[in-house]
Amino acid sequence: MINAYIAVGSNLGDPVAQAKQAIESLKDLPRSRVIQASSLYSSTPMGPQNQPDYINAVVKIETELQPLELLDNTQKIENEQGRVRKEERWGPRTLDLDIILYGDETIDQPRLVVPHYGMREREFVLYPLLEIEPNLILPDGSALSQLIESVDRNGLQVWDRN
Ligand code: A4P
Ligand code: MG
Repeated sequence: MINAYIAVGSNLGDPVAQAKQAIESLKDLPRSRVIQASSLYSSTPMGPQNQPDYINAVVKIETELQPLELLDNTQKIENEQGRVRKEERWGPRTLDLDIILYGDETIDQPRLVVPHYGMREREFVLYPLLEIEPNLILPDGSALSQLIESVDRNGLQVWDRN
C-alpha cells in the first residue's frame, strides 16, 4: 500500500458540489481507500484572472494502484464530471484532479510527473495538504511546514470545514 495525495480543483458548474462529488468518487477508486479529505477552500485563480474563484481540496488515499493506473482512474472521474479539455493554459474547468505525491516516488514520464510540478508554489495545494499532513516530508527531504512559510495564502480561505 502506498500513500498518495490528490489535489482537487474546480471553478465551473457549482464548484462546491463538483469538489464534494469528486471526493465521493475517489472513495470508489479500485484497490484504494480514502484516508482523509481536507476542508474545502476557496482560492483566487492562478493564471487568467477573468475566471471564477476556485474551490480546492487535497485528499489522502492509500492505494495498490500503480501510478499510471491511478492517473487513468482520476482522469476517468474528471471526464465523468464533464471535464472538457481546452487549449487555454490554466483556464477554467469543472474538475481537475492532480496527483501531487505518490509515496516517496519521483516519476518523470510523458503522462505523469510526480511530485506535481506546481505543488511547491501553489497555496491552494500546500495549505490543504498541511491541514491533513502537518509533518509531511517531500521526496527531496524538504519539510512541508518549512516550505509553506514562503508561500502567501493569497486570499485562500476555508470554505467548508471538514
Ligand atoms: N500530468 C502530468 N503529471 C500529472 C500529475 N501529477 N497529475 C499530465 C495529473 N496529471 C498529470 O493535465 C494535462 C496532462 O498532465 C494530463 O493529461 C496528464 O497526463 P490536464 O489536467 O489535462 O490539463 P490542465 O489541468 O490544464 O493542466 P494542469 O497542469 O493540471 O493545470 P494546472 O497547472 O493544475 O492549472 N487556480 C486556483 N486558485 N486553483 C486551481 O486549482 N488550477 C489551475 C489548473 C489553474 N488555476 C488554478 C487552479
Ligand atoms: Mg490536471
